[in-house]
Amino acid sequence: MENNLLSFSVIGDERGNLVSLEEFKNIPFSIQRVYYLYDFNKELARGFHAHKKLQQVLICLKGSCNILLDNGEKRQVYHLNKPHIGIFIDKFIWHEMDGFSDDCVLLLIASDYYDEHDYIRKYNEFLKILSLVVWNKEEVKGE
Ligand code: T46
Repeated sequence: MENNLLSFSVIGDERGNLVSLEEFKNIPFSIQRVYYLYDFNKELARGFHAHKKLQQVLICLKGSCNILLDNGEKRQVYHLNKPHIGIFIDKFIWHEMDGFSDDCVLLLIASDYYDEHDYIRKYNEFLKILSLVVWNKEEVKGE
């Protein structure tokens, strides 16, 4: 949980800054999908799920927000407000996002295509799968 933050190199000059993201270099998986979130309803948190196989890197490109990561044993909240900082969300990590600033834009780099069957959307089910599958080091099927 401590090593979830990724600090990307910034190539800056008098024109501004550039950050490059490359699979297996500064993104620790093969990139299959990119999506972004913006115009948040500040009253409503998002996420509240874990993934069975998907790995992701979340970057707060603009503004700020909070993200909670939970591995079933420890919960940690990160405040994101820098576009050169990413947070690695591994499979079987419960995550929730809130505290969005008005201008918040989140970029997600994902290791696979969208698949609703990959989601664990109930916290009790998340803990059950962790105890049955992950902590016993068995494989889980994406269904
Ligand atoms: C995650 C967090 C960080 C699609 O059709 N295609 C997609 O690629 C995605 C990501 C979502 N959807 C659909 C599924 C739902 O009907 O968009 C709707 C909203 O998705 P969801 O409620 O899962 O949104 P968040 O913000 O709670 O979660 C999203 C990602 O789904 C999730 O994988 O890790 O952002």
